[in-house]
Amino acid sequence: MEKTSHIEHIGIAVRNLENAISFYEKVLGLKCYKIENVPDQKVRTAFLKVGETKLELLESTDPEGPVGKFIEKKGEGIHHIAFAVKSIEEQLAHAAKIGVQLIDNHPRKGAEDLEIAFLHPKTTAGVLIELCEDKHI
Ligand code: CMX
Repeated sequence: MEKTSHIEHIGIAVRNLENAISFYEKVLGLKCYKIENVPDQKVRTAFLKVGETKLELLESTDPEGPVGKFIEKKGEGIHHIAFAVKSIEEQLAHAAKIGVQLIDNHPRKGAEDLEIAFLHPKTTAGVLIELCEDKHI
């Protein structure tokens, strides 16, 4: 298996979760299969599947949280892209070695029971990148 297998999900910052879910269900025919509160990240999230990729809609629960600050500054829109990787520890070590700024030095537990870590957008050509590893496969 290659280092990075696919886009695990695209994170989209929204002001109102229910309105955004309704848009994706009614207009694109996708189905929301889960709403999850992630207090640690100060967000309420909704997941919809499209092929092998998911959309993660993110509604802030605190204006000082990462999504609250993002919406205040940039408005609604694409917040991050998450890549499914084979070994998150190896990818993090490699990224740090070549000068990429890590937001998380070590993987932590994220939504959907994945191990996750973020790379700082200032050192990734402007995109907040999330690495994800599913330890159950
Ligand atoms: N994409 C691209 N650029 C971003 C960004 C994003 N999502 N979020 C912030 N930035 C940019 C800002 O525009 C700003 O740029 P300028 O200096 O040019 O203005 C810079 O990064 C710093 O932004 P900030 O508002 O001062 O925000 P912070 O430094 O406090 O935090 C970040 C930015 C990325 C380190 C923080 O949001 C973070 O740690 N994110 C990772 C965790 C996260 O996003 N969790 C929510 C999702 C959780 C989930 O998926 O479950």
